[in-house]
Amino acid sequence: MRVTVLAGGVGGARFLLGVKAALGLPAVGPGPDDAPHEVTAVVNVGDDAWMHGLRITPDIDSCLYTLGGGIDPERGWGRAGETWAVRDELTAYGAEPSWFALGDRDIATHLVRTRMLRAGYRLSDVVEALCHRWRPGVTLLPGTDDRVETHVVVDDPATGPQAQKAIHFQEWWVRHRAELPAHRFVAVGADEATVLPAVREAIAGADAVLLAPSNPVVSIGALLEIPGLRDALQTSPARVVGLSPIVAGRAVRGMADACLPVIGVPTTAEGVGRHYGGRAEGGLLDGWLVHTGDAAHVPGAEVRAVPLLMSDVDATAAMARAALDLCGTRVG
Ligand code: FO1
Repeated sequence: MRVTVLAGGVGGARFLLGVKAALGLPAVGPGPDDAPHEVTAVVNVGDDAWMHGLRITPDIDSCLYTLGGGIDPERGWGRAGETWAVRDELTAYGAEPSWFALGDRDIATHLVRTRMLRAGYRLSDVVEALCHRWRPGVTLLPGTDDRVETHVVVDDPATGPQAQKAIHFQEWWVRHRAELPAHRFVAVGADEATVLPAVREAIAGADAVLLAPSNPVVSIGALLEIPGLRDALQTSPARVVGLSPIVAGRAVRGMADACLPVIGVPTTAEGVGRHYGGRAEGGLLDGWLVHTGDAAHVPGAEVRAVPLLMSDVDATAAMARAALDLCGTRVG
C-alpha cells in the first residue's frame, strides 16, 4: 500500500511514527527492503528561514530526526544530547537573531544543507542526501524546491499608529511566542513557486492520502499555498482523510489556537474540517477524523470520532489505522 501524508513539524513527525507502526514498519528507522508498504511525507517548508547565514528547515529536520532516532523528545525539535557552545559564542558577539537557538549538533545539518544549496542543489536533493544518514524509513519530500516562506503581518507602532509590517514566521512564533496580534499570514514566494513533481506523483499514485493533525494554518495551510498542491489533492484518485489537531476546542500541541482566529476559523474540530472542506462540496476531504466526544458536521465529507491523542506510538498507530480505514484501505 502507498500512503502519502501531508505533514508539518513536531505533530507531523510524531504522526508519521504512528503511520509506519500501523503499516507494520519499524516506527523509527528504515523498514526491510521488501516491505509491502510505502510511506511518503510531504513536508511544510513555510517555516524555513535564513539564520546566521545558514538555511534552516525546521519541519523537515523534525521529521528527519524523529524518524531517524535523533530528536530531542522533550523539545520535539533539534537534536538529542545537544550542546550549545556555538549559540553561547554568538550571544557573546551580540549576533542576531539572539532569540533563535541553534544547537551544535544541529548546526552540522544546517552546514551540510547550506553548502549543498549554495552549490546549486535543489532542496529535495538536499533532503535526499540527509536521508542517507537518518534513514527515516519514509520518502521525505519538501512541498516545493522553491522558497515559499510564511510571514506574519503585525502592527508597526514604531513607524506610525496605522502602520503594519511583515515579520518572518519564526520571529512571530519563537520571539513573540505567537502572542503579537497578527493581521494575516502571507506565503512569500508562492506566486512564483511550483509543487514538486514528485509530490504530485506521490499524491496521484497513493492508495490513501492523509492530512496529519498538524497546524491547519501554518503547516498544512502553508503547504496548500504552493500552487498545484491543492489541485493534486482535489484530483487524487485515492480518498483524502484529515485528522483534527483540535480536541475539545483546544490545540493538542503547538499554538494552532493562535493561528486559526487570524484566518477567521473557529478553534473547533468542525471549524477546521469545514475550513479544509468536504471533497463532494469542492473541498479537500473525503473523511475527517475528530476526537471522541467532539462533534462535527462537514458537508461533503464522512466524519468519524476516535481517540486522537498521540500519547505514544501505539495510540498514534491506532489513529493512523482509523484514518486508513476511513480511506477505505485496510492494512493486512
Ligand atoms: N523553537 C523555539 O521555540 N526556540 C528556538 O530557539 C528554536 C530553534 C530551532 C532551531 C532549529 C529548528 O529546526 C527548530 C527550532 N525551533 C525553535 C522550533 C521551530 O521554531 C518551530 O517550532 C517550528 O518551526 C514550528 O513547526
